[in-house]
Amino acid sequence: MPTSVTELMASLGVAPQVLQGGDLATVSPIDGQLLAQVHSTPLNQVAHAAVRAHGAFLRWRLVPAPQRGELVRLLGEELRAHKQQLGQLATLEVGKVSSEGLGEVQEMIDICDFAVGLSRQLCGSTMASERPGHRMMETWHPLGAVGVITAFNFPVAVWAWNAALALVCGNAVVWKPSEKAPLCALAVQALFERACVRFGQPALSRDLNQLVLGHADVGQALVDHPKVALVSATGSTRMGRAVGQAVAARFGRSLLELGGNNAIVVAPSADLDMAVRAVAFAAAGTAGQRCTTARRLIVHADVYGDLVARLKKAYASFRIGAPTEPGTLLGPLIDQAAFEAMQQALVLARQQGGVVTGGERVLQAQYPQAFYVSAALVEMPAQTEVVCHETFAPILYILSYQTLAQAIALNNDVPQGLSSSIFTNDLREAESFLSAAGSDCGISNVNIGTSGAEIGGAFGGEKETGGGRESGSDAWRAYMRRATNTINYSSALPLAQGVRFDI
Ligand code: UN1
Repeated sequence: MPTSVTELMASLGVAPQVLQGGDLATVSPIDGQLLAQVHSTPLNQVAHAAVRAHGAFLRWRLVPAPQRGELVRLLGEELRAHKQQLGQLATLEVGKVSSEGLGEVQEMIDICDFAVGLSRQLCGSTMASERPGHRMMETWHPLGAVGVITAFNFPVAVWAWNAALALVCGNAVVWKPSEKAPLCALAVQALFERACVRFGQPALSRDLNQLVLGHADVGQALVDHPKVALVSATGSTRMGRAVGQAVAARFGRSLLELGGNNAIVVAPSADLDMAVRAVAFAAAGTAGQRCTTARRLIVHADVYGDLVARLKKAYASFRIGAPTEPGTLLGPLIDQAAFEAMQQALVLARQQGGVVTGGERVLQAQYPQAFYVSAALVEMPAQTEVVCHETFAPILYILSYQTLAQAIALNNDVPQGLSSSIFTNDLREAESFLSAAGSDCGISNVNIGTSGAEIGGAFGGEKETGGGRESGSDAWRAYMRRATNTINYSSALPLAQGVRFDI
């Protein structure tokens, strides 16, 4: 297994000279060491990329969808063959523990498989026409160039959710990854290029999926470009609000997957052993840096004492350290700003009546330039302002409830609406939580946590989460345009609604 970042990147097909001399420094959150200095994309090149992607779309849309699926199948094969290396790179660049780095690549493979099947199932409906000798149907056509903006915390999988679907749907992609994870993006692009070579069209990779690297100005140039038909953006609500408004102003389409403030409800009938394990992974896994991370625990008063005691014990046992070490459960936060935001939230939580366990910086002597923390449990007297805010760190606010109606009201009474779950063995409670009057989130689960969704379902949420749906189910429709077709196979010309216009 390669050790240095240069070797690792070479094993993924990225040449060493790409990693040097650029203006965009990438640092490993494991120890704060510089990994590479890559070149950010000049702003005029971003416009170029959008125009080239549009040109590629004009050609790619004519390729039959199952053949487009073949390119994605080959991409899936490259990902299978390089799963170890790409997972290792995610660990190095964003600090995911090894199994989560590998899991993220698996998520890419899964969506490729899904998209290959989908390439033969881009189905429209047929409707009954009110007119004799007429038929109505809808067809789904490729949309155009798709801008994909991704966050540091899922540096490869979120691109794959978008790109695999966009490509089988006949679109071209311009990808703006997080400025904190350009190496993962370069590696994925190299694997995509290999797939294009095996597809027999090496030139495709230059246009069909293009990378633009850099800070927010690069993303802004992409968002504003009139040739970008759809912008799919994952990240903070602040970013999504700016993207959504800019794209709407030019009547483009956006697909937003923004902040979450996900709650787990634990009812009196819950299997508490299971709940403890699920809460631990959902709240502290990935060092609290998933959009689906559980940030609130809403516990029935009857089991509150027992559950919180068990959680404190579990939290005390977490192994915190370098994500490369076997057995580590909590890797580092992405950077100092994330650490400071976490500390600030804990100060506010105390001011608002919270009792905090954990949340301190650890391993500072060993890693002075990295930010490891113990996961925090914060018992809150009420759902105060700080609890309503998403802090991207392992902080779990704990609240207590008496009736299921109260628990559902607490679950819904935040600005975000991504994921939610209930632990209960009471069928009535479970179904009420999933019902129209239950959780208002895009994802609602029973007896599993809020994070770690499979690719087969539509992924996304309501309210400030942005309303977009990516990944499985019928999320592909966002990447296509729908045309309604009415065909007259009679020799008369009746008008709809009985209108007469006789000449
Ligand atoms: C994200 O954090 O942006 O459900 C995506 C999950 C993962 C995806 C998270 N499958 O936690």
